[in-house]
Amino acid sequence: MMKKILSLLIVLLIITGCAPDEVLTVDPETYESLSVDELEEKLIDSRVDKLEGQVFYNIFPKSFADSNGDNRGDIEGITLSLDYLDNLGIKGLWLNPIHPSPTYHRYDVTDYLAVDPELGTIDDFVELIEQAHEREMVVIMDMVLNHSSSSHPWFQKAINGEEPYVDYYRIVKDEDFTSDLYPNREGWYHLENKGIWYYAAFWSEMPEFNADSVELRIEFRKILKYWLDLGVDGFRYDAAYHLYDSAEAEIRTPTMQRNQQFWLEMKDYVKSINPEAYVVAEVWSDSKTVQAYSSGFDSLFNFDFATKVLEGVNRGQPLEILTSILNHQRAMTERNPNFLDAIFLSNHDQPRVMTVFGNDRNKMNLASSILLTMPGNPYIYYGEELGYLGNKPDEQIREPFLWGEGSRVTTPLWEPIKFNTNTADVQAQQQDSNSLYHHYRSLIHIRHENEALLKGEMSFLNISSNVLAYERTSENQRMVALHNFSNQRFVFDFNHEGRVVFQTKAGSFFNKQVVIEPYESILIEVND
Ligand SMILES: [Ca+2]
Ligand SMILES: [Ca+2]
Repeated sequence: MMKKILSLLIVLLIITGCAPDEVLTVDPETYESLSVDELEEKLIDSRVDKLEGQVFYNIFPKSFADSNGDNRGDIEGITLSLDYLDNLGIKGLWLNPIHPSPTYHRYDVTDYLAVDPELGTIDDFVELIEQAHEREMVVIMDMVLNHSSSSHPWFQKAINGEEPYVDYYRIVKDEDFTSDLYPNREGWYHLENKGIWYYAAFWSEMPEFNADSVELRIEFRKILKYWLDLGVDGFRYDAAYHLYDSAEAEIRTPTMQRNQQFWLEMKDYVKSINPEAYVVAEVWSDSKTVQAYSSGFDSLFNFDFATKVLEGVNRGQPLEILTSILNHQRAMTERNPNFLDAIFLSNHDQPRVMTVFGNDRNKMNLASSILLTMPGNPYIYYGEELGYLGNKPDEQIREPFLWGEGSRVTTPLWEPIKFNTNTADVQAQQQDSNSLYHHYRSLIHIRHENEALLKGEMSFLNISSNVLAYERTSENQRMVALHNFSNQRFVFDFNHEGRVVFQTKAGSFFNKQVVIEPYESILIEVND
């Protein structure tokens, strides 16, 4: 199929004599449509070692930091917050969408080559990238390639039958939209006056793209190149699993292989611009499904990790966490030996962790201590380090970030704070050495300063059914992490030399005996 599309493209280029300028910027001459196998082989050595194990921070731009007092978060606000993030130990930023959009979350984009004016300008974004790089921090941006806004000019042209845009979306004429070919009409919307149906799985105003269109794929390349050329370090792809989903095409159209091919092709393209660029994707599904996508990205969010850690900590049962993580990470490297796991506790689509834990600081300490000592890139959702609370609807899991008096930026109060009225702000937590902020900060720094935690292999230790225990080993270092899930002090003999490098309570390691207090996490560097 792709070979056909390629030939069609070449024919089109010949017919039109020369390609429009904007097409030439991505050079259609080199447009390759290889198969999944060919792409996997080509990309087998692709890797981004420099980011291995480092901690990322996920910013929801409208809610994070306001630089100009209009109560809306903006990009300059993020730039002015870089010292805060640097001090916390953050090495990478993931920004939720910054493109122009009619909604506050901006997951429905109207212009992929611009910054929403509410957030600032392209220059502001370039400044953010440059200042982040000065602090050895990378910046990745959300990229929503499954759907656009219904207000995107492409869609407006498409519903009026304009070429090539009509082919950019899943649009079917009334007469072709038969129940034989489209038995399941969920997610399909009828525009009676246009005589067409279009597909929009998430919301009527988010029409889904038709990635079979070569012209669209070239638009995507232009977009990716544009931001890479501006200095962005990579992308977080939204809804990667839904690029081709089962309801959007004619019945029995295979989807998995097409998804794999599409994302491998995008990865190949991004790496051709910058081999060091990093791509991470959202495939919100079970481990088995996620595994099919491991070669298409450097990294994928590990939703199973979040579920298992939250459930395990809540129920006081560490064992399932162990098997799940080991199995997942082993499976992910089968097709992509350089795969980096992206682990997290929650994100902008999920209830706040502290709310899941019923505001229990012990559980919060345990879960975050696990997150920050495991292999992979831990992602922290802004506010998690302050113990943010929040539950659906979505606006309330994206509440404004509490900077407190005396910060360089102000809290963007675009919506009333409901869940975090009693949450201590940045200033207060920085002054309190027992705050959750300091817990996060200490552990992030320890992670980055210790090779075993950053890049070491992981194996589990069988100590007790109440204690999650594992070791991380690198060439020159061995680190043991112990997390006591119970309300009982736990004492055991540990026949090694070493020292405690981190503890959340009064645990100790002395005379070959380890003591862990209830709900405590400790880290021991083993010296023999
Ligand atoms: Ca603002
Ligand atoms: Ca789709």
